[in-house]
Amino acid sequence: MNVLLLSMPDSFEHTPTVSIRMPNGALTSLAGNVEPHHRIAVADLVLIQKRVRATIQRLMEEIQPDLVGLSVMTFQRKTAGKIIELLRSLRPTVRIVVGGYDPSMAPEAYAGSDVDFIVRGEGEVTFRELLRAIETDRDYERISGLSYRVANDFRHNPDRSVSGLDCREIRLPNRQARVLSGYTMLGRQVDVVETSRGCTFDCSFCSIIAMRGRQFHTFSFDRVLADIRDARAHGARAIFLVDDNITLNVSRFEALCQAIIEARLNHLDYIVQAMTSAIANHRETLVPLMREAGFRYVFLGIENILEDDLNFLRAGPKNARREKGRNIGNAAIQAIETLHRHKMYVVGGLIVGNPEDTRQSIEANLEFARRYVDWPYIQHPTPYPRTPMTKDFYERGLIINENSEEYDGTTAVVRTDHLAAEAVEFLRWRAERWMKLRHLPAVLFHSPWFTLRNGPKMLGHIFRGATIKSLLGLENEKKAFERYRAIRKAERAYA
Ligand code: B12
Ligand code: SF4
Repeated sequence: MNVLLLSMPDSFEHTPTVSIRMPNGALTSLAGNVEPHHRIAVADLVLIQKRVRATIQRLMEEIQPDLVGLSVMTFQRKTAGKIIELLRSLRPTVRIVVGGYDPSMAPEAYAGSDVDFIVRGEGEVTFRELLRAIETDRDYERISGLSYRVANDFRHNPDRSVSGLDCREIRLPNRQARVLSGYTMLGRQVDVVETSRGCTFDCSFCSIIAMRGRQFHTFSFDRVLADIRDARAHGARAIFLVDDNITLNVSRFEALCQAIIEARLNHLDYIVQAMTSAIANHRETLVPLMREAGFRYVFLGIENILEDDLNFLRAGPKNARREKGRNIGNAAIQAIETLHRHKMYVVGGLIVGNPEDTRQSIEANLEFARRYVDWPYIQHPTPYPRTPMTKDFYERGLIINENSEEYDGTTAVVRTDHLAAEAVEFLRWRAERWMKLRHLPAVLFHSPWFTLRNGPKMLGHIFRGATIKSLLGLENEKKAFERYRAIRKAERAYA
């Protein structure tokens, strides 16, 4: 069978495509896990954000797919709908399957669209079985994790339990299947690698718990190293370890750093997400090893610096500093200072605009970011389907916007008890631009040619909507903010 797999073109405010274009790890993993007689092509549409229609037309012509698969996050739902219409108009008989976080958590949102199948949860085995079923046009009812159309309705088979990852059930990704190029992390070709899946915490804003349950499974180091080597052989010079929470098992993470060093794979730049508690509480052992292994950017899930907000986000435990078995406060500052001491950069993940937030509490978080983080990754609480936070927001009547395409993390779609959503977004937008500007010299130092070539575009992205007048304080900043929002809205018309 000919199969085309697509990830959506919609990108995120803090990972602008001028400097960051990541591959979608799900699609190559699916491609690596089908039977060898299928012909699979993977296209990450974020690489051709401005030529989505023309590229899809071309690929449909060249590949003549029997099945097209789309990987979709919630804020990409609308774009996915448009792409589905386009696919149908180009090839009315093509079968269409959707998967990823949004179809898994909100399959009902796809019932009215023209898709044939929904793969819920982990996809490799379900997708492999689906291809087999399509070939013989039977046995759909036996595939766990699959929803399929029967007449005008969807039949939802029972969920598939998550894979233990240790039984060779999930083979390495197939990067050869990619048909577009141009992945980058600040000028270095980037790829994604998984070393584990899942997390046992239960932060209220995170989709992972509903997706996988509170479970943590790991791949063997041999497999991880083989995956990194394969990414390198395909040109990668930077690797994003996309584990949900690699710091859940610190001694394993330390051993992994050691394995990377011993395998001489530490010349690559690594990017990883981490808990502040793990970094602070293991600062003497873990952090120097991370440095030696080549880690460069660490995304810290700080979430918020105020206790009440952390309680709302259920993110207190993962940010706790511990000594002699006792909690002794927040770990964020110690984690950041340790990473800085070992010459790593901190991408600071914060969430502002929680139900009880006031102007002062938001400003306190922005001030923290200004003072401590290298690249701000500040978001607003976003009620993604089936997260505990979503239920809270509904019960409090704080959701003011239900347009899924605006659930991109930096559009405030909920208000607080004290502030309008737009006021929250304005505070974030106004502060963040200057923090981002401050990081550009470090980028210039690391990737001079890339920064010289793309500097104007990078600045243009950071300061969308601003004019000389607004930057000099000769125009009300609210006007520049309105222009920024209008540009952002126009950008969303990818398809
Ligand atoms: C790495 C990552 C990123 C990276 C790279 C994204 C990329 N290029 O794919 C970066 C940092 C750029 C990023 C940004 C964002 N992300 Co992100 N990200 C992740 C993370 C940590 C891992 C994703 C991953 O690669 N997993 C490994 C692969 C193999 O697993 P998978 O994606 O789940 O795919 C499996 C199944 O879902 C399924 N599947 C997936 N697609 C398809 C398609 C088909 C056809 C089939 C059959 C099956 C299938 O099969 C796959 C294999 O088992 C997740 C999860 C988490 N816990 O936090 C969040 C997550 C996906 N991100 C999320 C969000 C919201 C975002 C942002 C909007 C904001 C943010 N929170 O940072 C931006 C926007 C991204 C963009 N497109 O610009 C949410 C999505 C929530 C939702 N309901 O949509 C998640 C779940 C985190 C959360 N907060 O809960 N992200
Ligand atoms: S620690 Fe990270 S992955 Fe785990 S539940 Fe919290 S946000 Fe999600």
